[in-house]
Amino acid sequence: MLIQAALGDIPTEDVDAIVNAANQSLAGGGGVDGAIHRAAGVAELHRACQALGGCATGDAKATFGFALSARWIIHAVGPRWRDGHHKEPELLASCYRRALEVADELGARRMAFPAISTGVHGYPPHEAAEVAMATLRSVPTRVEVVRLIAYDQATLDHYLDLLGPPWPQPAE
Ligand code: AR6
Repeated sequence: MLIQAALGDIPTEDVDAIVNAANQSLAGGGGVDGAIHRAAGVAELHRACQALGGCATGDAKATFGFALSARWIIHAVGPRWRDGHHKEPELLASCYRRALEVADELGARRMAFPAISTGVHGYPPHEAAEVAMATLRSVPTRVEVVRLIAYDQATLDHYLDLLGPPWPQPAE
């Protein structure tokens, strides 16, 4: 699997499936969830989410992408950060693993992920990037391309550090 990192606005990603950082009710919200609902079409996506009957923390469920260029939205529910000793890393890893499993069920080959849990849920971005990268590198999947979409430069820098070369290195 090819893992890429880029700054961007995830609803505009031209992939088979984008991942949403959702909440257990799947009722929409702020942050990336709000942006995805607005871009996909609030009424249609809301109806589709309601039909799923909620989603546990660490799990992921799919809807169509409606007005998005992505065919599917995979709604993953990340953990709220407390102190790192309440299964936050396991639950965050589970989001990435479940999102890949759902993508495999759908036949999605190109995906884009936001930095799940690092906004409203308060997960430290560097630790979250480590969990994301380690999980993506270890889960067997037929997904071919994963794009990690950062909304700020610091998050992008964490991804690029973890990806390592062949990213451009500073001149000597
Ligand atoms: N494209 C890419 N990334 C974005 C975008 C965007 N358009 N907008 C924000 N981000 P958050 P969480 C980044 O808060 O922490 C919602 O209310 C953002 O900078 O969206 O998992 C849900 O309904 C941050 O790095 O998700 C839940 O209740 C990352 O996306 C709760 O927030 C995640 O921030 C989920 O909280």
